Amino acid sequence: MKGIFSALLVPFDENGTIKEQGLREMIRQNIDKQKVDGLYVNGSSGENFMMTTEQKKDVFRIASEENNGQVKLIAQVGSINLHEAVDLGKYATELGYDSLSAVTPFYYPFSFEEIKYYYETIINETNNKMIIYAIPALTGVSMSLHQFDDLFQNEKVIGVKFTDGNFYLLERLRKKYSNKLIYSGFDEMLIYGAISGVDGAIGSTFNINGKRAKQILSLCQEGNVSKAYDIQHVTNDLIEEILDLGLYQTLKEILKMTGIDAGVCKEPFEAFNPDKLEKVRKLVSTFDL
Ligand code: NAY
Repeated sequence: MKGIFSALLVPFDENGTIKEQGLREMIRQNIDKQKVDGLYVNGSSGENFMMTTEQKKDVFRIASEENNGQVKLIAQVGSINLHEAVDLGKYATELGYDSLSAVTPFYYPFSFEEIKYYYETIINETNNKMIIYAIPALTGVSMSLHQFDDLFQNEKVIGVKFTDGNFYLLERLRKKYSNKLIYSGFDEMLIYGAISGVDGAIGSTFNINGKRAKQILSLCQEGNVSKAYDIQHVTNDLIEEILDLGLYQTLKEILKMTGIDAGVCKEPFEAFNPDKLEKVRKLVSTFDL
């Protein structure tokens, strides 16, 4: 369960229907070309929170079929509808996913006791493992070290996807929990996570830039931080441009230029502006696709 995991993108048509063949092609790009160690399915990058339950299940099924046991699979099942989270968790567990993950419940200001109940319910009902998905910038939920202590007491909680820039908290978690998996969540900050000793990383840009991410992680693990920085600098120049052009839309446009039917983003995400195509064309050649 260590290494570089792509937060799998999902291709949609203009009506918001999943393009199954395109999804399979994206999975192949990740496994065969980017050589990722695993896939994080139905995360933010998969536009998960905008899909119906049936669509989420379709993505879980297609990813599991196409992967066919090649790389590790993590199923993000989190939802503020706890019943949906449990239903999805049972479904992914039946499909053989290696672990579940769930975003902290968001929108309403849930108490920590409520957050804990949410995780315990998903774990108890599915009897699967759980990776906490902490992304305070999008959920508004910032958990303290003591609150992580509390969640980590449950041995089924095997780790955290730490999408946060609080590297002090990351250092504290790493020191205290050598037995838990910690995944870095911001691709542009991978090097800081890697220096802190994370076990891996989960990110959207790994769908096209998995190889550089693997290098950053392994160079830090070997103690070659200076070389890792060189690659992080190149990576961040590219990520900056991608963010500027529109994150998920641009990742899809780049994949389209390799012949993958990467579709469009789900409304209300904006459609990609064709005026930006020339800039994307220039970017494509910088990736090993
Ligand atoms: C997810 O669940 O798909 C993720 O959170 C993956 C982590 C990404 N976060 C988001 C919100 O997309 O890879 C990052 C992020 O896209 C990248 O660092 C660019 O900012």
